[in-house]
This record gives sequence, structure tokens and C-alpha cells, in this order.
Amino acid sequence: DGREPRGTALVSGASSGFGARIAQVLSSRGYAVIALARRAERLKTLAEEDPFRAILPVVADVRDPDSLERALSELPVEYRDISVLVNNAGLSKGFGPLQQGSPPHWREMIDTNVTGLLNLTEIVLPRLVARGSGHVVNVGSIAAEYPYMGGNVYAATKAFVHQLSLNMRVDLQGTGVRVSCVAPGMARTEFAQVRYEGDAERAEALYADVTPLTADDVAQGVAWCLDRPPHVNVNMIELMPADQPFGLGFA
Ligand code: NDP
Ligand code: 8X3
Repeated sequence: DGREPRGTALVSGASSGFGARIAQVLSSRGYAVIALARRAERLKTLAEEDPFRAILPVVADVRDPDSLERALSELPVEYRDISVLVNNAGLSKGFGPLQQGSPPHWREMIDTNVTGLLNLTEIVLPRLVARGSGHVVNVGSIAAEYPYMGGNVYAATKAFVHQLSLNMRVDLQGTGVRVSCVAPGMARTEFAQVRYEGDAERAEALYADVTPLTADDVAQGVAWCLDRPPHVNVNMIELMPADQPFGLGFA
């Protein structure tokens, strides 16, 4: 199909938003792509619509290490040599101040954005180290750096992702494995609908005064990190809508 083969990339949270677009962009650039998420139908459509037929749907929940182990132990041989891990799966739930917060929402965010990211990393990272080269891209958020009303636990989970990314880079010195963090601001995906538990009107109202980022804007940032020559490690890319002020979040 004219693409130069670049290895295998595993993208978590690939059934929607950034992850789906990252899977498409990496496929178009020559990667075999493992697209991981919980919603099988979405992943199936993504794979069927890929013009390069390079996307493999893998159904798993990052919160459940057994489901990850199972799914990743059954990979077809041409997808086994993973060289890129994009830790993108994540969510936000709720938007009130912490003092009115909901512990079940806190747990869901921590279990997904923090523990889930670690669960997948635990399985994939040793494989990258063993092969002597690779790249991990973690999706953070501007919420990690700039506080906004109602960001609280979500923002803190993303601050974890930012600091973990820097620390992974230290631990991986000399292994040939690079680590980048991509931190987007407000983007139009299903993120706001998930945060507002399906209230589409409320989600749409967010974008009234801002031209949000697209999933493609973020996917291009991920691809740029991967495309740097091996001696360059992009530590962090932060990108925001040009008209998003600091402190404007989803409250
Ligand atoms: P979407 O809601 O559109 O996509 C989130 C993806 O994560 C879905 O594919 C979802 O798939 C997956 N996911 C959620 N929970 C799990 C789980 N337990 N196991 C496996 N997959 C899971 O939102 P975005 O594309 O916007 O979000 C992607 C990342 O970007 C998140 O980490 C988010 O925090 C971050 N982000 C988003 C911003 C925005 O404004 N949109 C800005 C900055 C960062 P499924 O439900 O099928 O499992
Ligand atoms: C969430 C996006 O702009 O509300 O990661 O911080 S924003």
C-alpha cells in the first residue's frame, strides 16, 4: 500500500476522540495499530473503515489487569512486537467543587487515569525495554498545570501523568525507550459528554466561546513526538485552543 513499515503501536482509548484519530493517523504513517478500549462495536468500525487495514481491535478495560493480560497474550504474530505505547484512555466524571464531590467519581477517575495507565504500562514497558527501543506517549492535560473550578481530582490524576512521564524518562535512560507527554486543552470529543454523564446540551455549551482543538490536532502532536530522530526526546507538548484562557475548564 506504499506505506513504509514503522512497527506496532498500541493506542488505549481508541474507540473515540483522540485515541481513534491517533490510531488512524499512525496507521496512515505505516504503523500496525492495536486499538484498545471497552466498546467492541466502535473498535470494529474503526478497523473496518481504516483504508490500510492496519488497525486491530482489542477489547479490554485498563482498570482490569486480567483483561489486559488476556487480550495482549492473544495477539496475532504481526502485532506482537509493540514499539509504541500511547496511554490515552482516560475520563473525567463530575464538575462540582471538591467539597460537594462524589467519591465514586473520584475512584473511577483514579482507577482509569492513574491505575489503568500503570496497568497497561506494566505489561507493555518491559517489552519495549527488552527490544532496546520504543516510545511511550502519555496523554496528560493542561488541567494538570492550570487549576480551574471543578477540576480537582481529574486535574490531580493528570498531574500524576505529567510527573510519571518525567520520572519514566529518568528510569529509562540508556534503554533506548523514549517518553513524551502530550497535554491538550479543550478539545471537542466525547470527553464532555462523559463528564456530564450524557448531558449533550451542557457539553455543547462549553464550546460557545472557544474554537476547541480537534482530535486531529492532538494526533498530529503525538505523531510529531514519534517522528523525531532517536537522539531527541520530546518531554512535553502543551497545546490549547488559541482563544482558551487559562483557568477555563469544564465547570
Ligand atoms: P473520549 O471520551 O472521546 O475518549 C476516551 C477514550 O477512553 C474512549 O475511547 C474510551 O473507550 C476510553 N476509555 C475510558 N475508560 C476506559 C477503560 N476503563 N478502559 C479502556 N478504555 C477506556 O475523550 P478524549 O478523546 O477527549 O479523551 C482521551 C484522553 O484525553 C483522556 O485521557 C482525557 O483525559 C484526555 N484529555 C481530553 C481533553 C478534552 O478536552 N477532550 C483535554 C485534555 C486531555 P471505551 O469507553 O470504549 O472504553
Ligand atoms: C480537560 C481539558 O481544558 O478542561 O483535560 O483542562 S480542560
